Amino acid sequence: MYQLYFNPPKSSWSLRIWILLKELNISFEPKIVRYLDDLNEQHKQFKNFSPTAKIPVLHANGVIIWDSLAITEFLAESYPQIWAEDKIVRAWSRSACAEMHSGFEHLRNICNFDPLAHTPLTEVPRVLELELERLNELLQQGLIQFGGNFLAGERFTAVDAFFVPVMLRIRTYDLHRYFSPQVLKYQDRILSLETLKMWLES
Ligand SMILES: N[C@@H](CCC(=O)N[C@@H](CS)C(=O)NCC(=O)O)C(=O)O
Repeated sequence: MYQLYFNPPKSSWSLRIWILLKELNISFEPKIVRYLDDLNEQHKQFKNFSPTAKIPVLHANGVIIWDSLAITEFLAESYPQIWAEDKIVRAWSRSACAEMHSGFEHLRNICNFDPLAHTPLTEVPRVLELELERLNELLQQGLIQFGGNFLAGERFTAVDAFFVPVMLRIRTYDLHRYFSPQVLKYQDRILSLETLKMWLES
């Protein structure tokens, strides 16, 4: 049995793994942890279950796996449905996840993850605009090239999970004008997932 340490609804990195497990019906024991105002105390407490003192972290029968990308790959070894079946689609999905994982720093910094808030961004710096344009291009590519309701085809897979926090950021900061109608339809589909509603209510 897996144990997943996470903090809903605030932790965007945890959301990726949590929603992936939920959407794919992979069972796990939830371990909810909360951020503390006292960062030293939080670090001390988080170190008890996470080597980096960050979340998400997955415990699997004595093995500890940290970092959302590593957790995704670890899970995929037992649950291949985490990625698309086709090798080319898998390669695209992995590239997109890696880009999300290591990129979009202006989006992350300027548009802090605050999924329950609605705080339209009135001034959008050019550096952020460039990232939003790239994001639209990337999402559009998945939807058109693989022709499904989700980024890698007809099923929800890891690449969708990695972009769920961005879908929420678009809503929080009213960034819809940067996205095509097709991408906005996809955003609607993601925001309508029952699992995501559960996350936001927790
Ligand atoms: N690259 C890591 C990032 C993990 C991360 O930064 N997690 C945040 C929560 S969303 C955290 O634990 N922050 C606590 C801290 O930095 O002390 C991953 O993909 O899991």
